[in-house]
Amino acid sequence: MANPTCFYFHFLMLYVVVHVLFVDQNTVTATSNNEEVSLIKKSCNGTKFPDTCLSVLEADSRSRSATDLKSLTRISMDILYEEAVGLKSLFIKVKENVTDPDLKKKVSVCIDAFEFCNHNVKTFGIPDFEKGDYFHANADIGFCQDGAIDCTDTGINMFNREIETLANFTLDVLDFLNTLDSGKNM
Ligand SMILES: *[C@@H]1O[C@H](CO)[C@@H](O)[C@H](O)[C@H]1NC(C)=O
Ligand SMILES: *[C@@H]1O[C@H](CO)[C@@H](O)[C@H](O)[C@H]1NC(C)=O
Ligand SMILES: CC(=O)N[C@H]1CO[C@H](CO)[C@@H](O)[C@@H]1O
Repeated sequence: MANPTCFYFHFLMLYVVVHVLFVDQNTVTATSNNEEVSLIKKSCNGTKFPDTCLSVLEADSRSRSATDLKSLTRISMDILYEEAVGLKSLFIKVKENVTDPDLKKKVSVCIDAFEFCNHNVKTFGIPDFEKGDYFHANADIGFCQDGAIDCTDTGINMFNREIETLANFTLDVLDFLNTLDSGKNM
């Protein structure tokens, strides 16, 4: 990157985009349709991180069009994928300007971790889900939790809230998949 101003501008834009994706928890959108709201509330109730579940899903217009737990789970997998891609992009941008070898190594661990997550969601998780194989989809998505832990364990102190959102939301999606797999419909 030759031009520092240019670098910061692109970085800022990327950050804004990713930040919007990750939801400002204070601006959770009020929804118009009560039935749709209740599907999200009902589905998030009983997940491990109901607050994260609600704030992520209620802020995403796609989830408000879900008609049942199955469609809501499928949308949640897209959101999780996008969160992982967004985090990976943020760390790639950071790496462009990191000179300290120790920090560079940590940033690389995080890039790999979120690549591993988004790759597993897209290449295995979503196809397994589409086949109705919720059991394997669950295992595929579990890699995102491992990735978030690997990144956090480096001690890197960046995008903490976004990483924690991804980690929390992953466990919520795992709960959705468990419910679908058990055949109980919420
Ligand atoms: C949440 O779950 C609890 C326990 O299963 C239940 O009593 C409560 O009615 C549920 N709330 C909603 C909004 O579904
Ligand atoms: C993750 O869940 C914990 C426990 O509910 C909560 O305290 C924390 O704020 C959540 N983090 C995010 C970023 O949503
Ligand atoms: C392109 C860019 O933003 N470069 C910056 C990287 O960090 C050094 C030192 O922290 C700055 O001096 C550069 O301008």
